[in-house]
Amino acid sequence: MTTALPNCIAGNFQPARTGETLDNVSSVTGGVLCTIPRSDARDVADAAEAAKAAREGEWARWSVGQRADLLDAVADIIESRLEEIAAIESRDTGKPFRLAATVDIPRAVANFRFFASAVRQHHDGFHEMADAINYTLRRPIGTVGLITPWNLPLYLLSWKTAPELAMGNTIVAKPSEITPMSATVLAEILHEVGLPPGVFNLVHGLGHEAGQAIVEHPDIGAISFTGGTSTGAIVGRTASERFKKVSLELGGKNATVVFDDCDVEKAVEGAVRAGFANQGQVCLCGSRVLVQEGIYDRFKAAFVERVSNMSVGDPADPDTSLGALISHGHREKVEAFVALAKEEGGTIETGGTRPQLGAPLDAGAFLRPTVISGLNTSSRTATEEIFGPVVTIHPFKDEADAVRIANCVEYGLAASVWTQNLGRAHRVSAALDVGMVWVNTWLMRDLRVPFGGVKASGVGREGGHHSLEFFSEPKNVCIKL
Ligand code: TXE
Repeated sequence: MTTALPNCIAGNFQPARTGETLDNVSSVTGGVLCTIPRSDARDVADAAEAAKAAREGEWARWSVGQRADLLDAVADIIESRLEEIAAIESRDTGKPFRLAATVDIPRAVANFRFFASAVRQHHDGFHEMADAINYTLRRPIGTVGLITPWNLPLYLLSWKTAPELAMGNTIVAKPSEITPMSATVLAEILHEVGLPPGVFNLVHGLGHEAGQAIVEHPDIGAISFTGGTSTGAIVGRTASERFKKVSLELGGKNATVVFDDCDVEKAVEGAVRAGFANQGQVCLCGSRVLVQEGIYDRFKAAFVERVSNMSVGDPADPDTSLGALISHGHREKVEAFVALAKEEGGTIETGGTRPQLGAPLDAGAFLRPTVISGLNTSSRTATEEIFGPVVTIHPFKDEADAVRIANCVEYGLAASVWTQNLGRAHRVSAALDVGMVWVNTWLMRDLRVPFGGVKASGVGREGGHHSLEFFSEPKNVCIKL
């Protein structure tokens, strides 16, 4: 029998008011993994009401220390169930189990531990005047809506939930309808560690139904959204019209910029990881590799060889580098970009086709990792977000040319720069229109640093004190002496 995942509202695990469900289909086998409630505005209203009641109950009296201890307890449980939760995440997303077990779930543990510690240390402003003092109180916003995507389900939900609880808010969360499973596990764990009912409410369902209702609900005071840029525009518009605080983490078309003075072996390895981690379905993925012309041929040959040797297949196999894409529909979108690349004059250096994996994996949404050369840097393939295992590679002349190409897209999330010239590393990092630059590495994360992008990649920053500040409201008190 197919498992029916419930919503969690006011501490009750229950179906949607409609009684309707949606199938959650495996992108690995094509089978139905579970069903989720097809929630609508009524379920969201119930969740918002529960969140409001919880904010006026015992939760309001919890000290910072108690909240931090609860986050640590959540981290301990996730860690103790790491392999089991990684297996759930891998089944739900199609990503390799090894990736979920070494990145996604450890990162969820780290998010809870980090924000437990961060909130214990957090302090606010005090400003003295000749005849007055000012001090700044920091208060919860109230109820916050968390809307998360399918590529890093628990990783991103925990990234928002931990600081949100740390600051004493209540939550209405909606995970992606195509990766709902680990969010339900988190709701169960929060229940188990004794979070008061109604503080964390989980509402499953479709974006334009349950998601939209969260953004519109008058009692939900802030929205933290991670997802696609076009959805982000709708969320941003709806939230701003209602004067809600909003944080948008959106798409990217990030450049991996390789200068001829780099350590080529390390740059190839870094560009492969940046291009194809999680089947290229990370907003930070380096989907445009820009290589200085003197080493272009050598770099391209080594890069293509490494990519063509990556193993695609069963996510449960520890030797698998790439699992399935998130859905069959998404694979079609990615394949349409490969077809477009050919029309635009690109050469498929490797990949671009479906692997032959045998039953039952032949029913899955697998695609070989793909490298495309010969495209104009302003072509659609080289400038639009594909969000799959497809990387374009382009030569450039000098620093100015590299920066011009890197900046010629509508996105501005991240970049990696590969050079051994310190001055160049600083100059190019400063000139790139992005929120985050890595030099001689990729996706090295310190949870204290600002995370987020510019241009169509989003609005606002999360991470460290940025998250604690986003999920709270400062209030200044000025006392005349
Ligand atoms: O994401 P959506 P989709 C990019 C990637 C991908 C594209 C579309 O390019 O191909 O976005 O993916 C909820 N009001 N990224 O369509 O729709 C939805 O239910 C409120 C980049 O799957 O943005 C889900 O929970 N919520 C990204 C969440 O928004 C709405 C990661 C994200 O889904 C809504 C994923 C609405 N009107 C995709 N409509 C990243 N930044 O990492 C949908 N949702």
